[in-house]
Amino acid sequence: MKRALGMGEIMIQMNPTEKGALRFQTLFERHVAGSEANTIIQMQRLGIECSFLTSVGSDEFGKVILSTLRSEGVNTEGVIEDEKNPTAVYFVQRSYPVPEKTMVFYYRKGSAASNYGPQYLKDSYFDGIDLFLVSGITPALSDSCRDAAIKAIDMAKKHGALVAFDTNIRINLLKTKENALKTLEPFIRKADILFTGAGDLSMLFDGDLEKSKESMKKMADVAKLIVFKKGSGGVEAFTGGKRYSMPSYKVPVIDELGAGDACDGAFLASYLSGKSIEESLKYANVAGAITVSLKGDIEPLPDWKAIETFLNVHEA
Ligand code: CKP
Ligand code: MG
Repeated sequence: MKRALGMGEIMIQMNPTEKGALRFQTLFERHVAGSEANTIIQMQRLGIECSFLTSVGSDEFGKVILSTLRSEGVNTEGVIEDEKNPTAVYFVQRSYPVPEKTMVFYYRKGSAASNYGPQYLKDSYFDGIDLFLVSGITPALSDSCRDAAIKAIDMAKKHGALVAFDTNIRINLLKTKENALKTLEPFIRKADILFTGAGDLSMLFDGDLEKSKESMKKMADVAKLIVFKKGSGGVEAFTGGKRYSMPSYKVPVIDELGAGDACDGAFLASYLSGKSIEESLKYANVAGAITVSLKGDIEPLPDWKAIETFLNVHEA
């Protein structure tokens, strides 16, 4: 069985029962979510043995996060329970002001996870892993998180594992385009598998498509494989001088949050299991489609049976 290790902040997601401006919402559902954890749980559901590195508060929400990871079968040996700092919370606003678009409002400054650091990394966490995953959110949280992510990548490489990195630019954390590029460039350079999208690339390369293409080519020299996510436009992969393209499935959009992570997870689980690039892109699209059609980032993530059922209907 293939093994993967992820790192990143996991938060409590408060998702209103209704669409619309948050100021009018009175009823919320409590979910658990966080980009890298979403991806890792997707991989675990598709048969990869996963573990996770982060800190959670030693509080009620931290307990919910731990039990969510454990109930999915993810190894939590590397999860620190922080006595001093709280688990972060964020609120989701759906379909307002842009229909079908989701906005997020974080309460994460000074959280337990943002106080995670390289001192918590143990060599044993990396024994036997095939892949290490982190995204651009983690280095944007704090200097100690950035240092932990870089150190973990170097440790993973020493253990012979592949490194997967999703640019996942959160401008509310990174503040400026200049800072985004400065913060994320070392990660882009170290990645074997790079996930990104048009929004992130235009942020990194100032909206100049030609410059982005050039830079993508340069990145391709570094990353063995680039997965380019285009939302409803499907997914593409660039590897070995070839370009692979897969259109998305048309589904109703309820909450697009977490779809990118589902896509990463299904792609990585398929790829690690020896499936072709085309098949891996197809399953990535299915996972993304199922995730946008339901609320919550983790709950919709499909297992192989769900993927098969979806495909039986959509490819009939
Ligand atoms: O890129 P995605 O929409 O797949 O990521 C969504 C997640 O971790 C969401 O769950 C939120 O918690 C976050 O990204 C974040 O920190 O923005
Ligand atoms: Mg994303």
